[in-house]
Amino acid sequence: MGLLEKKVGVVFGVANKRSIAWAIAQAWAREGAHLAFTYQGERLKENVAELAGTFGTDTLLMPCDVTQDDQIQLVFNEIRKRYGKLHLLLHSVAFAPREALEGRFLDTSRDAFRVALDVSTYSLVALARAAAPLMTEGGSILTLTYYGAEKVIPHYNVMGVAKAALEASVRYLAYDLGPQRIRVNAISAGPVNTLAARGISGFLEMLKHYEAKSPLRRNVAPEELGATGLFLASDGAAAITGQVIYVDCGYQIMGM
Ligand code: NAD
Ligand code: 0WE
Repeated sequence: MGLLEKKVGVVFGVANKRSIAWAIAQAWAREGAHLAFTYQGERLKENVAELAGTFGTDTLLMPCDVTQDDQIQLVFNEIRKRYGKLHLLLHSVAFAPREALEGRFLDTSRDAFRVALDVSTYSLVALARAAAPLMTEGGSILTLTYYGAEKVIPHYNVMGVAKAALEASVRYLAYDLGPQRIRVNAISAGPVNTLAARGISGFLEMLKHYEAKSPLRRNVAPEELGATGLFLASDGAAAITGQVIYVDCGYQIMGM
């Protein structure tokens, strides 16, 4: 018997097979969860369809740009029609305009700040609000964050501010949704070589830095994010909510 047997979940943030969302979705599916997937736009549809298709041909797959309330509503309407309920939600979405991740935080434009917090932070609130009425048997909402929320990581800039607001949002959502037995948590992942990380100048040096400095002297593997995502979704974590769990080979404890 799988840990997530009879659970229905929805996954936001798969772009390709290296996506952290994909690693967590695979762990959830392996334990028996039935998953629906969304993709950001037509550009990613084929990729996500191929991955989601590995769980069967009846897998629900819908477009969802998380800045569009009408698209969010359509996704949850369809989940209600198909399944009538929901237990798991994975939010693995972030974006800031590229120019905001170069140069000084001081120079962040009003527009880049708005976009980064809309896509990367407010979207969790919007998705949680749409999901909650379907989580009638309790639920687990999970998001992804990064250490740049609490300490300065050069060039992470406005994304650090967005992740700080995301982590605070996790706590406020956990408070609001706790009475409905809906838990809300974040995984703070060490650096992983994904689409969102590639092209960040100095990213490979960052991987080397974690290898040299983290207590476990290595980087985190996607399957390890999957394993923690599975734990947080499972009844083993029934009393854990509002938390940020570090899956970073111990890097966060270091002072230097
Ligand atoms: P990824 O590129 O595979 O995933 C990012 C996802 O965000 C993509 O699927 C993209 O389509 C989606 N997205 C962006 N804008 C969107 C929008 N408007 N509407 C809907 N979807 C949108 O990269 P990833 O590294 O797997 O990132 C997933 C999460 O993990 C992000 O929140 C990221 O901040 C976080 N994270 C990543 C790392 C890392 O080093 N890769 C470390 C810690 C946390
Ligand atoms: O959250 C992230 C990255 C999210 C991200 C990535 C991009 C690249 C392409 C958000 N927006 C964009 N916009 C783009 O145009 N990470 C945790 C990975 C990451 O990004 C960094 C990092 C790390 C780690 C940026 C600078 C410094 C470190």
